[in-house]
Amino acid sequence: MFCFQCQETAGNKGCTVRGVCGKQGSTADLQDLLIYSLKGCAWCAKKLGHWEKLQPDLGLFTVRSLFATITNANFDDNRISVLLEESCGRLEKLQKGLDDATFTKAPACARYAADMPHPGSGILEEENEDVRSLRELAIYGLKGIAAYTDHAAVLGVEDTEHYHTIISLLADLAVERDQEKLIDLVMATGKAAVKAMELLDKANTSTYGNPEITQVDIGVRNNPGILISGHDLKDLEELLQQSEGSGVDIYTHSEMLPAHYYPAFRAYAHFAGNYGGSWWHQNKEFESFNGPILMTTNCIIPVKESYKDRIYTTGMAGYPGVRHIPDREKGGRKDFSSIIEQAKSCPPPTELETGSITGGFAHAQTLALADKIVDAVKRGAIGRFVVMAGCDGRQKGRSYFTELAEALPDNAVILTAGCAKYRYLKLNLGDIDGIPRVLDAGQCNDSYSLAIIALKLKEAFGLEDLNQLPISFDLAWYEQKAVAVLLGLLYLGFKGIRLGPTLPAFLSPNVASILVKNFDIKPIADVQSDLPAIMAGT
Ligand code: SF4
Ligand code: SF3
Repeated sequence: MFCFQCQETAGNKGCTVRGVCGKQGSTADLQDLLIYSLKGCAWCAKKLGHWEKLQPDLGLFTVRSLFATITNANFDDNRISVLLEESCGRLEKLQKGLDDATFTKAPACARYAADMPHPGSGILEEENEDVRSLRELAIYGLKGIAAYTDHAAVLGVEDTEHYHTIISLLADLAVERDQEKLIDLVMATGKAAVKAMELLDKANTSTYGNPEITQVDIGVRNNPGILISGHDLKDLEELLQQSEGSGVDIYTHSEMLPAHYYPAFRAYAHFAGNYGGSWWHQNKEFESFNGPILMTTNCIIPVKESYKDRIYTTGMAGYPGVRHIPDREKGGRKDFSSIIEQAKSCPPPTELETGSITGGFAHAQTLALADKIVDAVKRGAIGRFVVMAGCDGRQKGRSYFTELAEALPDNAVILTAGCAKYRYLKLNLGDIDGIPRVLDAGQCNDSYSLAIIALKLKEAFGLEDLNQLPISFDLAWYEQKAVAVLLGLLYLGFKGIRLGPTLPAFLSPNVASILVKNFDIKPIADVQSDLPAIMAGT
């Protein structure tokens, strides 16, 4: 196997024996083949033109398959094999639409039939490390885009043009080797990332209302509970509906925390609060939760025996030996009754902490405070906004983000989204004239809100360039959704972003220097040297 798609890759080079995340070689190989096969489908589809006439759901199938290959989403070889088989079937049908001359010129990924090619279908097939680096940068961005696109589709928001963009990018990435053109494809991926986040924002807010300032309880109640993790709000909605009146409380974990900010979910009296921290604490926290756990997307990590009989996956998440709640039929809903029944016989969660955290500062809520914020900036009460969004992870060096948050002067406001927030959300950093010093917009896709807020502030201050705003970026990345968010921010024109705890292993030295030269991307250093630079906007 070879995989270097996430921040925790072995030695910051690549996982070659077994993933640091727990991914087996067999799963990595199957995922490589799936990507290879999706590229083949995309290439044929692009050549055909209006592929949706032939396969109306190819766009959705492609994004769901890409989603299944994200870090910590699906460890189940059987589930990946099913997707691979479907992909091969789709390829065969698409090939039939091509004329002989086109088919002869098709790249290998678009030419194979039922037999899967192997080896040589993996990442290292490309020998030029810069070509490989640019390709994988775009592919990982596409994986993140795929996750957001699927979440939006679950809520009924789909966009044909967006699917065409994804298919077209995949098709081009299958064959393109020219570095200038690959850079253009990377930028086009950033544009598609903004579109995916916009679609998901529309899906979430039109279905569940605009997030509002909310205090979320982090203690526990006396009833048995179900813990729901991941990013899928539709799953949460159906779980809340089906468990109402059952005597079972619903708690969020990790990236599901921001669900509390939506008015539609707050209306449920048994929506109890948030339990624990970010994804990588799950082994301990799932044990002490005592009740069933529902993983709706990434991030699931290797499951311990102590809670294996009470953890479930659904959607594109999967883990061998773990019960999977099937997809909803068209117009129907998922059946969570087995989880609710199991919860009734479980003890209530063991208390980890007490108190509350505050969040809900997505674009509508924050822009409602715009006058107050602009005034605070003009008076100097707010000296700088520091965007500290992204992912959390196990690496020790990530304590940097907590230390930096603590060290920021009192006139700095942290804008956050994604599970990176757990590094400072509970620090009680106080407020500035009633505006909390940590403004949590929501899940990682709600980084879109942070971009909207920045664009509106630019207008309010009458600035020509976004980069004249008193905003610095200090992002934490872990998996591929963070890559999508980063490419989205670059596409929107933000420069000088700090990124850590390490730069991606998939950036070759040359590609890293292109990013430095064109976008002034910087690796994080240490708090002492970064703090003054961040406050000075350099
Ligand atoms: Fe390694 Fe990350 Fe790939 Fe897992 S997802 S195999 S940890 S690079
Ligand atoms: Fe977190 Fe996985 Fe990335 Fe959605 S839950 S931000 S790591």
